[in-house]
This record gives sequence, structure tokens and C-alpha cells, in this order.
Amino acid sequence: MPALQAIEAAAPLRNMVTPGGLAMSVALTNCGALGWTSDRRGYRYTATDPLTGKPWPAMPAPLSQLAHEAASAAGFPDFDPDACLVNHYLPGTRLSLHQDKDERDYAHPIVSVSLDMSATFLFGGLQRAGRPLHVPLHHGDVVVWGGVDRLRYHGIAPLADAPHSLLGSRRINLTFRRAA
Ligand code: MD6
Ligand code: FE
Repeated sequence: MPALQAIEAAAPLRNMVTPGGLAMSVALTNCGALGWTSDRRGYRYTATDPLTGKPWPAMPAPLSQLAHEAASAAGFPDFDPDACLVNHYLPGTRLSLHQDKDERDYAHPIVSVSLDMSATFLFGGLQRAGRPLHVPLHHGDVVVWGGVDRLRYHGIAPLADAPHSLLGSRRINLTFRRAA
């Protein structure tokens, strides 16, 4: 938590705009050599934070180690993340179904860490259509997302307000990626 607070102090949380012109309800920031951003021109990874003009804060070693160990345990021993998206949710926040395809090499998995309030993860197929599985994600859950499932559509259902003991009515999700 102190590491996350330091990241958020250097690279403030913000609601990015999608290429379609809508503000995302998830507030996000990044740490690591690369950070994911969205604006009217599209989605991409950048080495600097467009808000501050400075490099994204470094990825704290305990976090990159956690991601490496989780990926290893799931059969991806070579995972060395260069980007970590920090997503913040408040009650009502949602993340619509999407594929993560802005990374260079889909052979690398994504490692997702959930903190604080629980959420319902929507786990869909390789096409957007169809009803996704609803998978609860609780504080401390780690998901390794790779292999044949790497390009599945997924999202987060509108967050219910069930305050967690750590941060109250908030959810944080960290996704570690190998972007370059
Ligand atoms: C979230 N997660 O849990 C959003 N993407 O808040 C994602 O969009 C995600 O958890 C790729 C892989 C794992 C994920
Ligand atoms: Fe995603």
C-alpha cells in the first residue's frame, strides 16, 4: 500500500478518454518502464506520463517479484513485466468487455492482482458476443491470464458497494504486462 501511494503521488490517477470520446469510469495510472494510455488518438504504451511529461514511476521490486512468481507457478517461468496498470474502482465503476491486445507478444501472460473490495470478473470468449462467466475476485486474488486464453474478452461488472476493511469503498486492480 505505501508503494502504491508513492506511485499515485508521482503519477496521479485519472479517468482517460477512449478513442470514441467517452471518459472511462475506471481511474488509472501506471508504474514501470512503460504505461498504458488512452486518448482520442487510440490506445498505446508510452515511456512518459502524458499528464506530467515525466517517466512513469518505477515498478517496486516486491510487485514485479510477485508477478514473476505467480506467472512462474502457472507455467510461464520467463515473465518479466515492464508495465503495470493500476486501476481504481468506486461503487458503480465498470469496465466494459475488451481484449488486451496493445502488447507486442501475446506469448507473455498478464498477471492481475485484486485488492480491497470484491468485484465480479466477466470472463468471455474470443468473440464479444455471448454471456461471459461471472467470476468473483476478492482481496488478494491473483489471476494469471495467458496461453490460449490470452485474447479472451473480459471486463468488470458495475461494482457493488461492499466496503472492505483496508480502503473502504474502493477496489484496486494491478495488471502486470510485458508490453514491449
Ligand atoms: C480488473 N482487469 O480486474 C480489470 N485484463 O480491474 C483486466 O482488464 C485484466 O484482470 C487482462 C488480464 C487480467 C485482467
Ligand atoms: Fe484487460
